Amino acid sequence: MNSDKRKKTIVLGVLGVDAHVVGNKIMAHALESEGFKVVNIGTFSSQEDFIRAAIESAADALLVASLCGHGELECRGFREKCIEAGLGNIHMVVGGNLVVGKQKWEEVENCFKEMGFNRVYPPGVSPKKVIEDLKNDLKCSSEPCRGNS
Ligand code: B12
Repeated sequence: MNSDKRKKTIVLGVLGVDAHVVGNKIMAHALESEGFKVVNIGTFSSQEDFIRAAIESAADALLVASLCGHGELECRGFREKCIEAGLGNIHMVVGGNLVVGKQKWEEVENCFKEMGFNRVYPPGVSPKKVIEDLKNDLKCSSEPCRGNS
């Protein structure tokens, strides 16, 4: 197996009818700099687009951004669709501006965790923090982020 194959693979994208692309580009660049293989499906991506890309790339995690405020609606049923597609427990992370207006963060986080997301981040989270957590969660053995096998 060549070393590239063993890099952890991340499907990254912006879910739903959402044009906000700047954070997506920054996150893709930050992940690549840390040695991840990034399949960036970009903006206006549906749950099915994420799932298709994850299957095709044998991804280790889905990084889902939602910025325009429709996150709760767009994310509903995502975990169930992953299970149906055979992706079962794939690591799922969500971040961006997930809800509209002021809501208690703990409530927002709980809502998305109940939907099956493993990590939920508030607006403006630094890519560094997301990547640190991702390395721990995917048990990356060394720099750049690679699997143990
Ligand atoms: C630029 C911008 C636009 C541009 C987007 C251009 C483009 N192609 O990118 C345009 C003008 C098109 C636009 C349109 C709209 N926008 Co706008 N937009 C912004 C603005 C000013 C900046 C966004 C940005 O680029 N930020 C810079 C990047 C670096 O930050 P970021 O995207 O937040 O990403 C960071 C993190 O979230 C994180 N991150 C990024 N991706 C991921 C992924 C994961 C998995 C994780 C964990 C973290 C993560 O890392 C990044 C670095 O910290 C914000 C306000 C703001 N100051 O944020 C509003 C804002 C996002 N927009 C908003 C709205 C409402 C809209 C519209 C619905 C307005 C309208 N009524 O038409 C439309 C939606 C159109 C659509 N279909 O998407 C709201 C969203 C409200 C909410 N969610 O509560 C905001 C917050 C403005 C506001 N205060 O009301 N917008």
